[in-house]
Amino acid sequence: MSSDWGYEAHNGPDHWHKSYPIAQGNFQSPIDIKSKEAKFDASLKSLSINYSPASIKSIINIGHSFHAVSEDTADVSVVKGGPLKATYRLNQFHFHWGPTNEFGSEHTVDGKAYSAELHLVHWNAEKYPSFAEACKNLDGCAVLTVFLQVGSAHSGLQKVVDALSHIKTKGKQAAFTNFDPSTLLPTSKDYWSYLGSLTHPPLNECVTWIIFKEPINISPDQLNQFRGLLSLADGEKATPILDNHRPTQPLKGREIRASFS
Ligand code: 3UG
Ligand code: ZN
Repeated sequence: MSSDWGYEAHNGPDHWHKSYPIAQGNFQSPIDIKSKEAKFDASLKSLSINYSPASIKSIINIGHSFHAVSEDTADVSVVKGGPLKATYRLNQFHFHWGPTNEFGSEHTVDGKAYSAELHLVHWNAEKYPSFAEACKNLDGCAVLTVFLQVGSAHSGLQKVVDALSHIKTKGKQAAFTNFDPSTLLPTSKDYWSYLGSLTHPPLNECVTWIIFKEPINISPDQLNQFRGLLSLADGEKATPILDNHRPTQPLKGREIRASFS
């Protein structure tokens, strides 16, 4: 069954290709960013990120992760510029993490993993009628990516962490409003960009990845609260979500551009 994928030994990333052959395609994500091989591109415009606290509406436990869901019927929170040829509308943001603080990010930089990774997921609402339709096209989605390194507690992240007590089990959702996603962005807007895929099934090759060089902090306690979410529904056996990251995939000749030199 196609919804049987996960991150366990019996249904994890090594198995996904059986139901999703694109898993072995030419534009898969995540990748290792070899910083010396990234090409500075002076033509890359600076990113224009316009987020509003009015866009985030709810937070939901989806079993292998949680999503903070944005209003996506209007351009309330958007990104444009940089490598993008349209305005992309925020759909949701979520995180990937691992069982220990040593690794858990999906992308790596020069072979180094971070403790977790934030994905702010946007779609090309200028060109496509819905997020689902956008996901079928190479220029359909743009994911802003922020690395999380263990350090001091992050006040923006704490608002997210505080909401997790309401969505302990799969399928639970709660109101989550008046949150400004830009509080989760690093100070420097230097980034790398390349074309790739969704990092879990359906693994569509539809994403312009924009990966900030500078990480933000997350405290060990905040990271543990991510791991305290449960992957099964109320009444079923409680299983914590300890790991939800895909390992890096072959670059297959793709170019990684850098906004900085
Ligand atoms: C994503 C990512 C998604 C997905 C995925 F929305 F943002 S990620 O940012 N980790 O690349 C989805 F698979 F991997 N989808 C979009 C979930 C199912 C519906 C289509
Ligand atoms: Zn993701």
